[in-house]
Amino acid sequence: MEKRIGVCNLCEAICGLELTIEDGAVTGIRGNPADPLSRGYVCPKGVALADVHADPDRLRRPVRRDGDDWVEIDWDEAFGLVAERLRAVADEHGRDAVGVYLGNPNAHSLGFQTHGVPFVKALRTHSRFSASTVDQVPHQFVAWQLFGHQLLLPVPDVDRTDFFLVMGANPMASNGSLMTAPDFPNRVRELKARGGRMVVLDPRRTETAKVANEHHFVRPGSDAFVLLAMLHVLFADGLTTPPAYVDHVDEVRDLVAGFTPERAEAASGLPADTIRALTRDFAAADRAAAYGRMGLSTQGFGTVCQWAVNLLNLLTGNFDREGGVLFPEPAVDVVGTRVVGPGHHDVWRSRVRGVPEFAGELPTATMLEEMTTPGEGRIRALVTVAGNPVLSTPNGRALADALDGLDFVVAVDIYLNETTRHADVILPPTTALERDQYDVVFHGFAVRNTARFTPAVFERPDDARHDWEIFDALAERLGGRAVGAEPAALIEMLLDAGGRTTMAELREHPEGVDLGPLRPSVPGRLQTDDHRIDLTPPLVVADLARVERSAPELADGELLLIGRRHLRDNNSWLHNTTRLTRGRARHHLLMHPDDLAERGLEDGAVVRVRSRVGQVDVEVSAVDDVMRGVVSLPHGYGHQVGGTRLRHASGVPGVSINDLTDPGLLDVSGNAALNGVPVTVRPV
Ligand SMILES: Nc1nc2c(c(=O)[nH]1)N[C@H]1C(S)=C(S)[C@@H](COP(=O)(O)OP(=O)(O)OC[C@H]3O[C@@H](n4cnc5c(=O)[nH]c(N)nc54)[C@H](O)[C@@H]3O)O[C@H]1N2
Ligand SMILES: Nc1nc2c(c(=O)[nH]1)N[C@H]1C(S)=C(S)[C@@H](COP(=O)(O)OP(=O)(O)OC[C@H]3O[C@@H](n4cnc5c(=O)[nH]c(N)nc54)[C@H](O)[C@@H]3O)O[C@H]1N2
Ligand code: SF4
Ligand SMILES: [Mo]
Repeated sequence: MEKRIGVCNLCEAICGLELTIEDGAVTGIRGNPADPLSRGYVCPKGVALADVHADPDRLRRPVRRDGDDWVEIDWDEAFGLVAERLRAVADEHGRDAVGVYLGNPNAHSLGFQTHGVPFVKALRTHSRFSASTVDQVPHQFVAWQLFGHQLLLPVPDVDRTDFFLVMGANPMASNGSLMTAPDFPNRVRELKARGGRMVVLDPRRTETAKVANEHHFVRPGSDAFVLLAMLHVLFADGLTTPPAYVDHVDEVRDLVAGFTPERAEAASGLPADTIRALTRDFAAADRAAAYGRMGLSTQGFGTVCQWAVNLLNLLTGNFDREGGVLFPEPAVDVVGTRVVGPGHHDVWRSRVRGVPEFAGELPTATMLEEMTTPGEGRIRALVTVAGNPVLSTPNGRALADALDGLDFVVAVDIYLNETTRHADVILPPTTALERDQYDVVFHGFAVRNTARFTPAVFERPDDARHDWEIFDALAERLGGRAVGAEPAALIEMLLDAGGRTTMAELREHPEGVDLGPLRPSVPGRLQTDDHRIDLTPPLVVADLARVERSAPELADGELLLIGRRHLRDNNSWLHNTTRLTRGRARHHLLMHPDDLAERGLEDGAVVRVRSRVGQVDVEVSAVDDVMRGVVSLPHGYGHQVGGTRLRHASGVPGVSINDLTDPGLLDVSGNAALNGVPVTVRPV
């Protein structure tokens, strides 16, 4: 029996692990109590890392489609085949005819951070898409405009705040997002124990709402009105205390003048008096932090919402203040070093809808039409890396069909999933336990400054390849340049450049090194030319007119569909482990009992949910935890089993919410509006 330190790469909490290994197999996983950030916390998914590693259904060698069957091929043959087919499409139809979709686990892989980006560059295509535009792009779009860099995101100082305002986030299930806060349950307990207050605004009384001091329902998609009204109250009551480095405070006052609490009440259902009281309490708190996540960014007004959240913090003096929101100071600083560019907008547009790129990517909600609309530049080949867009992006069902119409699809993925089953070749990299990890992304969003390098727990088998080896091999064969050096060597250089710790120190302390609590760093850290913040960026100001015009226009009997996450799910891809899938089913449509009764429906019945885009039949559960007029389905369900020799064996029932979500609904940042989709619910 041997003990090894590992790390969980499943979600943004990046928990440190302690693994027990017997005869080459993982027989136990627990949280590492010595980890300065995660402090011994682990959730049920972390324990399941062992299941993924041992899963007989996991792909270990490249496979090529042969009719309805899959044939294993060797790595060289696979690389050669992929490069030849991608090149053929690019030669005949132009570079943009090769599309690329990058999924969520790339953010959690060191090898992608160091080698994946150069690989994508080697494709030299404008047809770039990722999970970011069904997720957090509004945050980046706003950060680029306010702070001068897309990844310079203020993070709530949860460990020291007195007033934590949480909108459209469920960290009790997600463990935090753009807020790396492992052990969130204990951090909330501590917040309440020191007399602090957590207030949640959400159309569902979530797990987070239930541990909060207060929860209020807000109609999906209406938060912009609530936030603009909060800014309105700040000005009306003379509660603004902006820092010296911001410009155009008066213009903001004029912009929000018409957004009264009464108007917000009409749009959101949140009483005007509650909005006033919340705003006054927030402004009066010694240390307050406003935070809005998925429910605010994946809706029609994601950009306005994220802008307004930032302004709420800025105008009350809670920005760059202990106990408010602050910029983390990661040991590997991709912002200050410009390893990641600051962002750019509208340098090119999508072919069919003419939607602008942001930071080099087009909205994933346009990927389908780019594959199916005839004409020059149509996407004819697709590369997916660690993604499952058939389940995770709007109108996934149509996307699955569109994939079959392409000339060539290659997937870099460890599973045959609802997307990769449409591929011609699948290249499976090693798993988390077989590779070195340093969280280049998430230390930059963490509630405490720490650094940690985790060497691979298991050696890479001879016939396996790391993702970075796959990227290098393909980049080279496509005429690009291989990075060459291993990820660890590159991290060592970046650590040296940062000067806060060294690889030697991190190797000596695999549990992680504590670099202290968040601390003020502005205006020095601002990446704007003048080191000031313009509170009224034109792209946001222009979008206020769209908020102005938006009125709830639901047809008779229509409801608004929202998503949800469960602690024991991770997007679409952990349903192959029995550890996480046994127990009570959690795929049901949640609906308020009165809304059910009005339609003559009963708890447990199978109902038909229909949107502009599609329909699904699913069991309904009556719960008064959802607001009236709102229904909720989790995303990442709707698995398809069988049909091929290698299979994702998930027998989990459920339907895909993204067979209902609408690619036509976009925020100005290009993010898909996955929440607040009008649907009808009827008996089958
Ligand atoms: N309606 C609705 N849709 C949503 C959301 C929602 O809330 N509502 N959430 C959105 C969000 S926030 C996200 S991030 C997206 C996620 O969307 P995607 O990233 O498209 O989907 P995932 O389910 O994360 O799929 C990850 C894939 O990566 C593979 N994988 C796992 N580890 C590795 C690895 O180390 N290397 C490689 N190469 N592959 C690996 C898995 O097998 C899986 O197939 O979904 C979005 N879709
Ligand atoms: N267990 C688990 N953890 C995860 C993941 C997972 O799949 N499972 N995925 C990871 C990923 S990729 C991400 S991006 C994060 C996401 O992390 P979070 O954003 O914390 O997670 P969500 O559950 O998507 O929370 C969104 C909340 O917004 C609410 N909501 C929906 N529409 C609206 C609206 O219009 N207004 C308001 N105010 N609220 C609304 C929903 O009811 C929900 O409670 O979680 C990460 N962690
Ligand atoms: S909270 Fe996230 S990082 Fe921590 S063990 Fe669970 S899935 Fe892994
Ligand atoms: Mo995400």
